[in-house]
Amino acid sequence: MHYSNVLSRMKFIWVVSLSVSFMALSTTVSKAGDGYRLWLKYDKINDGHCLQTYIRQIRSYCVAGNSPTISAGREELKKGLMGLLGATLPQQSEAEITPGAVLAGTPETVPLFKTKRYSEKLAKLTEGGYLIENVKIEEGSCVVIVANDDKGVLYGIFGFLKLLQTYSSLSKVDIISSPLVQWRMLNHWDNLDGSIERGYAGKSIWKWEDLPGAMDPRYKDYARADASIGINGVVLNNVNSDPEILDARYLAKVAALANVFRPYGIRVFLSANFGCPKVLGHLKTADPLDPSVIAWWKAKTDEIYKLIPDFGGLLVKANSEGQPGPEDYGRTFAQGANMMADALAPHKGVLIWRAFVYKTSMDKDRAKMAYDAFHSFDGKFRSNVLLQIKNGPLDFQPREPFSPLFGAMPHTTEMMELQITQEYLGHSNAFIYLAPLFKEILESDTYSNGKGSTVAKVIDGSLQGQSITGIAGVANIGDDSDWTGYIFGQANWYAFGRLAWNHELSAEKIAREWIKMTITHDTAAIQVILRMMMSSRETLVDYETPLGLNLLCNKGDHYEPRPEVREYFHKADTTGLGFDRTVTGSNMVGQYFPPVSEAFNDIHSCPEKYLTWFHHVPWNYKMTSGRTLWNELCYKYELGVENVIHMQQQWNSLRSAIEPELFANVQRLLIVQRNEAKKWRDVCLKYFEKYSRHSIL
Ligand code: BDP
Repeated sequence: MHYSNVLSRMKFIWVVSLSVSFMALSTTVSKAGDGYRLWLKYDKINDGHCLQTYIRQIRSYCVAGNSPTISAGREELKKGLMGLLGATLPQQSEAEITPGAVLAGTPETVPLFKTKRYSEKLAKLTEGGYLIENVKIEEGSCVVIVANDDKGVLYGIFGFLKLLQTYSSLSKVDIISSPLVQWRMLNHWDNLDGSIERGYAGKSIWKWEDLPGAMDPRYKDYARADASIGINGVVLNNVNSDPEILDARYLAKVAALANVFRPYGIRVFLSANFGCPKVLGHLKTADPLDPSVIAWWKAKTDEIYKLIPDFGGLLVKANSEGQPGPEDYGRTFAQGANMMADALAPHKGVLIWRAFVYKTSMDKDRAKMAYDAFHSFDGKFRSNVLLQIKNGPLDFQPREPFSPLFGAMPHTTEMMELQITQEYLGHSNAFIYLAPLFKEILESDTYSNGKGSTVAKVIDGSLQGQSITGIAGVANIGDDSDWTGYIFGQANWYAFGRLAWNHELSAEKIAREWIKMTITHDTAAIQVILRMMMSSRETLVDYETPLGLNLLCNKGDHYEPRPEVREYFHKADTTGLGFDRTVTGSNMVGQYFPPVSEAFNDIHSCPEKYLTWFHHVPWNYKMTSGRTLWNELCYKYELGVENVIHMQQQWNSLRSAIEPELFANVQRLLIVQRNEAKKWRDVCLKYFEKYSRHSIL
């Protein structure tokens, strides 16, 4: 964990004062403004007209079926309706449509849903998909929530509650919603000692010492939150994995968590250390071709599945940043991954192998290394291996072009890893809404199979036709009472889940939903918050790393600006600024498909947002604004600072519309962010000034 500045201490005090009430929390009781209830607040609808309309329309409910997932859905619907409508509605025992009913189920449990009218629509849904319809009947109308499977019913219930939470009309509701990606996963970088690598919201929510005996009610609330946005896979531990997690003692704890998550459609995964056979199994080697190693992994996976029959699989970071891997034994990544995949295959488990590797021996340009290390293995991985690729070629920067690996391995299941926790983006001190960043990558066109070959289509399988698909987000969740260290961090968890389910949703639509469910229904306030959220990512890029700059932060906690230790990445000198990755430079552009490679290679067609990423640009280079590079750089840094000040003004205008504790907290954070923005501007410009030999404007 990295607390970098005074604010973290301030926040800590705030958190401590809240945690007094949190200790007494059950799943239903929390202090109204502490953020614990996330976007599932279910406060009574405070628009009289809207409430009356719903009360007329919804008079009873029935969730048909008996499975634990159906029970979880029923409980959620009951809780949601009770909170939102302020009344306990009768539960209908017959799974039939009656006026004013909300009827949820599958064709198995509701005879009506077997009819052609539904079967045709249901046939189009992917696993977990659902329909929500308003059905007109003689005496009025009824709302049906229909799915092929119980998980779909649960997701549909959350979808229905969202309609009420966002005060949407039910009269003509006709929704078909199906996940576009199969595995929608959170990766927790949580350590067994309770700390979280790159976590800025307190300690891990997994209380390993207390498990499996004591079950924190928070586990269930976590599962509810994940399920409400369609997350169905959770890696519990850090990719820098402690071998102990696979020890029997820990597996019993993992199994206890899996039991809580199961009704919510969430499967548990673990990060595995490639060296486990040595450390845990006391073998002499972890060589993936050694028969004793193969037998060890087979026995270990059998042991896991005995405890957790629906275990999702293993995630491996190998030969990266000091982690052991197959290369230690002269074996390839494919040999390492396939050996583990074979152990998982009989149990239908998947093996997720990370592509985040960089070795100085490979190339002078770190941005090229993941591609160089993996693309030749295309087609060599087993069908239950997923290659997990970070969105950009370097490392979760405020802005990077998409990784050239996307689309470059058509016979491999490529999944994407995004970072929700704000390692390089101001930790939990910066107000930043990440959906625009996620969307920018998803919508990038790789041209791997002609125009329109977006990263999203590579990931969702529609381009390359792979049978398993996945997307992961590195979680920003900790045991702070608001889960994410500041309220707007919740929006990033929410947005990740929503986009993992449907990458076609707009960042704005997701923000609007989240604001209404979490912060306010005041129309004017929604507009202001929406503008703040939608511009916040560009603002941070402007004051941290504009015009394609990257990794200007200090080493270690990655928080403060320290361009003087990052010459490798920015290459500033008296002739200009930026890393020459053109064909005459490192030729990283050559890893992209044409015409992307050509566009990036030519300084005149390279998008200015990536300019110094791909080019060493003369200080006097004329930008499209008419300014020189140096002047544009000064302009951007200043703009970033001004926009944080503008955000402060926008937030201050909301005082009367926002719950006071929340208002004050965000107000305090924005002061810190303004100071950080100024620091970034001043440190970076002062540093680059000596190379540009122009003065700061
Ligand atoms: C870097 C982080 C480091 C992670 C690594 C990874 O600084 O803490 O372990 O990524 O993704 O961004 O493996």
